[in-house]
Amino acid sequence: MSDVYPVPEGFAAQANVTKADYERDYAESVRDPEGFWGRIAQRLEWMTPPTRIRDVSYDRQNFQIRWFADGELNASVNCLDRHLATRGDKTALIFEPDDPAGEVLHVTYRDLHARVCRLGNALRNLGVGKGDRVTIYLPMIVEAAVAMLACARIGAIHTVVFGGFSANSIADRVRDSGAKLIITADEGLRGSKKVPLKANVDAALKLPGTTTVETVLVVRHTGGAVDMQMPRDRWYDAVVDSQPDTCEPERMNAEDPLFILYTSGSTGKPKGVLHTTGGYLLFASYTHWAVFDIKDDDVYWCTADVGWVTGHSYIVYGPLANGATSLMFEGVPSYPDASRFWQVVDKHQVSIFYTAPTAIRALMREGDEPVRKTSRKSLRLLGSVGEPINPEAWRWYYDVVGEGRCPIVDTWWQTENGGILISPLPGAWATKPGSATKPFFGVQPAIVDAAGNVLEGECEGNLVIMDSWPGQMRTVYGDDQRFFDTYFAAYPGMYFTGDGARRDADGYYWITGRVDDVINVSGHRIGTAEVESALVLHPKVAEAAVVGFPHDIKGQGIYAYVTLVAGEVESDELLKELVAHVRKEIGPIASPDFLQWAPALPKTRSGKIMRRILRKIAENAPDQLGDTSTLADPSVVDALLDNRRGA
Ligand code: 6R9
Repeated sequence: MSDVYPVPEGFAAQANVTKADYERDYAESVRDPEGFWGRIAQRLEWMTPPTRIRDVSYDRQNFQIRWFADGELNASVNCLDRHLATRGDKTALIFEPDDPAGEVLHVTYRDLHARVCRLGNALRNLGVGKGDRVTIYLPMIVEAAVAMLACARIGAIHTVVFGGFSANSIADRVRDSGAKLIITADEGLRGSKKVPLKANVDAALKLPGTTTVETVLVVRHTGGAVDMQMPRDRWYDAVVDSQPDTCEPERMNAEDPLFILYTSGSTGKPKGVLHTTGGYLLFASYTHWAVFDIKDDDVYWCTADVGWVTGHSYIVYGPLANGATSLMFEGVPSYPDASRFWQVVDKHQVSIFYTAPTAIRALMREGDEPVRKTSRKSLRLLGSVGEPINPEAWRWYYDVVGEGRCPIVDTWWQTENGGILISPLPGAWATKPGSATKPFFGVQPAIVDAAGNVLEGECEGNLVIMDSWPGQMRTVYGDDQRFFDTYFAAYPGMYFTGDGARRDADGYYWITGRVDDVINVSGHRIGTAEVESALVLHPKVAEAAVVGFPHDIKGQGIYAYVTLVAGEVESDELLKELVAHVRKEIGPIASPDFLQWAPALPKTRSGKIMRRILRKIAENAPDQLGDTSTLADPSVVDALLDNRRGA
């Protein structure tokens, strides 16, 4: 079995970017970033074209990250108005509902423009204007994209909260962002199960610090019964449908905020990652064009949720800025059965398909038959994102799903990056299963050792990016200091990704996973500190330590060690209660997969929890505990080993 997969014949000939293009343009992009990005910026429609291209310094003293600083534009105009003359009747969004027999929607660019304008007008009438924050807590329905673009149209800053988050998590995000309005739906649907979205919002708004919210707009989706608290709560259709179909777009400076998206870090509460208008949109659209080789007749499907950055950049902003047809899927890969993805591919003749390794692994477990019974002839390109893809899953994706015909783009990037930083360009690079291959234009990755020395040639260490790129986040909302400290303090003059990586003899990058206290569960980032804080909020818990462990389907699972308050008794009921408690505090995605009682946690004499040891116990590798001589009480470890998972 070869571990290098050449660009399939025929693909290179029609590719948006060939190997020669890449080599020439990449060299230019790092030699003359101003010239390069000034030229690429012309792919957007500017109200005032930028003359300043790049104002960046990673130094603590004069720290700044600004791109196209004197340019003006509106993101919704770029995603909608710009296409009306040439593509008004082209389908912008295809909606595929949870229920395969449910109603499919084909929303044209003209129709999407009108929907966005109506909501934009409605928001303005409700007193929302430039710079105001709007929380979006919606299922994967057309209104989610409409809501994001309507905010962009009037200059409001959207903050999308994933539908799998609980009332507490909504409240945290509302409090941090000071949102004035929430757009939600009665209920969501996933694999025929109902998600009580409006009820979660109601519960969130009963929590302290959420009184900034004046209005809740409620989309009627399932028709399920909800409590409407007048005058705060308004039905979306009642407020929006009667509005005019046109709406004056706000003139936005390139550096005006477009959105805030919360993501987990290694410490404390989730951070509000702030992205601005010009650089973000340019980077989303350009990466989408180059990495996905998008053509006018493609049907493009990214299976992410708009609650994550992948949904922002590669369901909404990138594809729509490029005038593409983007499919939104409400459901899950396993409903009604393991064939669903491929049935949707056939039904809508999807040509480009982008999903996460966790989905591939889960489907691979169901065997080849659910795939083989579908045609998939329309597919020409496959993508992967969210976590490292193991070579076995990569090969199954390539051989069984793509029948050896479709290149795979394994795209590495982060919420903080706005768009793809390391990925094959499918017409340019031979791929290797498990490698994200080479940097995108203008991106200069490097690998450093713990002391910050830049390593050369074949090496392994921490992944940093040496220079800025337009889609880079600009700050942690409301906390510039935390932004600097998190990403620029560890290695002065470089952006630290939090990931480890290896570079091989061909210069290909292999991402090895997080090197900080973030775990990646089914492609979702969860901070161990967040789960720990949730656990210790429970009155019976004295202390908790959370680590990741290898999980066949999810990539990583959540392993929690819990020490109870003196006098409390360990029981299976309490264990269930604690898992339910975490679901309530954060959301189902943070449920511990395994919870172990810990009479005590392994600590150094200075009281630091030795996570390295907890990770090894969770990995079921008791022979690799390493040096335990600095432990205050080594007998603690023996007690944990006896009760570990798999012991
Ligand atoms: C886009 C997105 C970012 C973290 C990142 C890394 C992991 C993402 C990856 C990958 C290996 C890939 N990650 N893509 N690891 N190969 N192709 O997922 O953003 O949710 O912020 O997660 O995900 O560890 O640091 P986000």
